[in-house]
Amino acid sequence: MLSLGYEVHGLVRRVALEDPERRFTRIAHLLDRVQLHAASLESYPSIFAVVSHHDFDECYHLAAQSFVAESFADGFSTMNTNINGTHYMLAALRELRPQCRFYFAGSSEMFGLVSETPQRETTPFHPRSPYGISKVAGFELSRNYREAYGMFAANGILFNHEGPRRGFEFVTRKITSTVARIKAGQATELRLGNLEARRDWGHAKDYVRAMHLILQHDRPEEFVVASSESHTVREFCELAFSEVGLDYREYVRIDERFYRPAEVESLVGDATKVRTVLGWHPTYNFSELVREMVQNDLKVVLSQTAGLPAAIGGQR
Ligand code: GDR
Repeated sequence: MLSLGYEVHGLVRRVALEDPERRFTRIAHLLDRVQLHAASLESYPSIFAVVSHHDFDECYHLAAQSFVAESFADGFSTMNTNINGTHYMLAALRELRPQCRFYFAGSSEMFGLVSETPQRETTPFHPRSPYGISKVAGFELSRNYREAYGMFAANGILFNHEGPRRGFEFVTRKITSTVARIKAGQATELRLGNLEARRDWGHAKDYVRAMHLILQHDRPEEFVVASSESHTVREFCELAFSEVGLDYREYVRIDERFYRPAEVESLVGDATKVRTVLGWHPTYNFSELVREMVQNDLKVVLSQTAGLPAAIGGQR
């Protein structure tokens, strides 16, 4: 957004222990170029206050409790944050900035137990987790504000998007960070759940371009964003370990704790609409994504060992 000349504002929660160095690692290099406001998705007044002070043109609503496994552990707070948070954002915009274009971060998890393959904009939803259910609700809220109040509320349906900034609890980063630690002699094994789960993994850099394009379209609509290739967790492991010359079979252990009560076994998206209508196309393929993530984590481990400032995502 900054490279396109936008003035960028963001919302951050106040926490008891403010440690900007750790909290803002991912945007440390941008901190002097963005305006951050204290607000919480759980507080309508806090969102209302920020929206009332600035005449926003576009709103990218990406904030959520986004870890599917955690949504099984605490479904109530996931629902509360993700559904009410989306509703608060929409309600504040409707009240104060009805011309502001709104992007809702829908998810391939909404398809869940899929009824057709590949999944496209018209595929019925069958979410399999509190997270997936909360995203379906957010998606419908966004569509309803469009239909009821004429707002430009668009929905992306993004399949998994990854990269060096990914959190360590998600399977891709868990794998690449542990591969780097094993290579450096700091870990001896990688404990995972379902290795046969299939996902359509793309690079976050490509997917944020799609979000922007979705808001530049002449109408608010739904768009699936996907690489249209699917791979198993096992294949991800195989490639990530081979990147450092190791055989994943010697290090990966199955751990029941990482299985989900209801799993989404296989997802793959049909990105025809976003490609043809918006001219979007990804610039990374699967192996380039895995390589970049492993190489970044090798740098993180090296910089930590040498006591240097950490590369991207250097916190655990
Ligand atoms: P996902 O991402 O649930 O697809 O949602 P995640 O990386 O957590 O899981 C992907 C698949 O890997 C299997 N798996 C494991 N997952 C984790 N996290 N840890 C493990 O040890 C492990 N072992 C196997 C999972 O069972 C699953 O099948 C992501 C999030 O970013 C969502 O917010 C987003 O909406 C969707 O992608 C699109």
